[in-house]
Amino acid sequence: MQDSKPGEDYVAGNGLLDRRLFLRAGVGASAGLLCAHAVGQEREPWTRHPGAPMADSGAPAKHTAHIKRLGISSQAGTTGTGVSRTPLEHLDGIITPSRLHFERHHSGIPDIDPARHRLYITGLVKRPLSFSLESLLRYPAVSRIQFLECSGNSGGMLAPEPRDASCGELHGLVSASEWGGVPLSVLLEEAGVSKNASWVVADGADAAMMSRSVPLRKIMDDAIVALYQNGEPLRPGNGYPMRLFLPGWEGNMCVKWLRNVQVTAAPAMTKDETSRYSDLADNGRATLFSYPMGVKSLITSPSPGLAMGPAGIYQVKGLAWSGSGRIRRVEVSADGGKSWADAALDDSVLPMNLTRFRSAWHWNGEPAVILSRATDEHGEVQPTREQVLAGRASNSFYHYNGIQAWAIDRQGWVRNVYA
Ligand SMILES: Nc1nc2c(c(=O)[nH]1)N[C@H]1C(S)=C(S)[C@@H](COP(=O)(O)O)O[C@H]1N2
Ligand SMILES: [Mo]
Repeated sequence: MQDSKPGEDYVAGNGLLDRRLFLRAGVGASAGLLCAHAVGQEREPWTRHPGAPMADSGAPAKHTAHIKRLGISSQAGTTGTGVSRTPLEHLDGIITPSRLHFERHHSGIPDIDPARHRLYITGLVKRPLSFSLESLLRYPAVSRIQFLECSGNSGGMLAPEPRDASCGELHGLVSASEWGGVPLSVLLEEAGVSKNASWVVADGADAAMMSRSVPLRKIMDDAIVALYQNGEPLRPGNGYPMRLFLPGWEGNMCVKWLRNVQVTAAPAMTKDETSRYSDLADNGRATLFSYPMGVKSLITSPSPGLAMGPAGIYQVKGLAWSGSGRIRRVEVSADGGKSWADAALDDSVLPMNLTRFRSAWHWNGEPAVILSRATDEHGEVQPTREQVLAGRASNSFYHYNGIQAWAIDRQGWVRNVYA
C-alpha cells in the first residue's frame, strides 16, 4: 500500500475502507493512522523500585475501574430482583469476563451450600435420581464458548424516541462465556426416559423457584448442566453451583441454581412462561414460545460515551450472533444504510456465540450514521427496527433484534438514533 491514499481503498459510501486494511503491513504510515509518539528517553518512576506482591485472586488494573456492570436496577422494594448489564463498549474479543457477565435475577442470588444442594431428575423416568455436585464432577463433561442473551435485551429500542444511553445500557443483556459441564442427555439416559415423554420442566433453587418447560429434543441435542464458566466454577450470580445452559435459546430458560428436572409429556405452563416472554402481535394473538434468539449485531465502538477524536482512520468494531448457528456475514454502513461493505470477522466464528467483527473507516469529520447488519449461516438477515416493529402489539417487548444506528456529530459525539 505504498503511497496509496485512503480514498483509493473506499469500498462503500462515506469513507468505509476495505476490511483487510488493518491487516496490511505499513498501514499506519501510509493511511495516516499514526497516533504514536516518538520514543521517550526518561526512565519512569515505577521502573525504580520492586513492584507489588502476588495476590491470591486477580483484579483489573485500577485505571480500568470505570469498566463495570451498567444500569443496575432492581424492582422497587427489592435489592436483587432486576438486572445488571455488560459494558459491551469497553470490551474486545468474544468472551465476557465473568465479573462483567450480565445478571438477571427474579428474586436475588441464593446462598447455596454446595454440599447440601441436589439436582433431581423426576417425572416420566424409570429411575428418579438425585446428583450432588461432587457426583456430577465425575460424569463425562464438555465445554463450549456460547452466548447467553435475555429475551428482554434491547427492549429499550421499542421506546417511541431513541433513548440517550450507551451500547451496554441498551444492549448489555448479552454476554458470552466458555460454559463447561455435563450434557443433560447423559443424566436423562441414566434415569431412563419414558416413551411418552417430550418435555422437561426445569426449576431453580432461588426464592423465585424460576421454572421453564423445555422441549426434550433440545435437552437431548445440546443442553448441559453447567458447572464451570470461563474455566472456574460458576459465579453465584450466574447460577453456582449449577445451571441449565441451552445454547442459543432465550436466557430465561437457562435456569440458574438448577434443582429439579421433571420429565413430562407436555409443557407445564409455569408462571414464568405464561406471565412473560410471549410475543404479542397487533392482531391480538401471541406467539407463546420463541426459543432461539434472532440474528443480531451491534457496533460497540464507536458508540455513545466513546467520543471520537479528530477526523481520520478509525476501527469500527462490534459483535454479531445468532441463536440458530454461526454468523456468516456482517456488513457495515457509514452513510445511514445507503451502501454497505463487508466487515472482517475475527478467527473464532463459533455456532451460537458472539462473533467479533471489524471494519476500517475514514471519518471525514462530518456528521455520519453508522450501522451493522448480520446474516447467519441459514441466510437469516438481521431486520431493521421498522421490520421488527411491523405487526407487533404496542406492549410487545421481548426478542428485539433490529439494526442499531449510531449518529456521530461534528464534535465526534455519538448517540442512539432510529435510522
Ligand atoms: N433460577 C433462576 N434462573 C434464572 C433466572 C432467575 O431469576 N432464577 N433468570 C433467568 C433470566 S430471565 C435470564 S436472562 C438468565 C440470566 O442469566 P445470568 O444472570 O447468568 O446472566 O437466567 C435465567 N435463569
Ligand atoms: Mo431474561
